[in-house]
Amino acid sequence: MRTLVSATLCLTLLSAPAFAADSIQVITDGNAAAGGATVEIAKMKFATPEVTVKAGEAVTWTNTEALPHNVHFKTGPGLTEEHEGPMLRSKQTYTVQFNEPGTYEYICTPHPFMKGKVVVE
Ligand SMILES: [Cu+2]
Repeated sequence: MRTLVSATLCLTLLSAPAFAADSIQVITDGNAAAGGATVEIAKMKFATPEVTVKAGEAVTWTNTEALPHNVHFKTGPGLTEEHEGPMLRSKQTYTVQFNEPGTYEYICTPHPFMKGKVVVE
């Protein structure tokens, strides 16, 4: 009986808002969910400046040129601060999972004229 009570308590805690997943999550282990989108970075641009994914899906950016770039989120649902990704060298990738619907706008930190957005449905 005691086991049952603590199991119920545990489930209640897990569903509390304090345990909600962050609206964006950097995926470093290659285990992104199926689906989602890819964005190539080339010629000082995000080649697909706007992509649409479903909540829970990920977007992977690949830098295809020698000049380093990154993905720096300025605004998005649930983001209380900017989220600056690491600089990517040629062929390096960066994957982020989006958990909350809405529009996430980003730039490249050293090249703020490089802009893109992810729309999460
Ligand atoms: Cu850049």
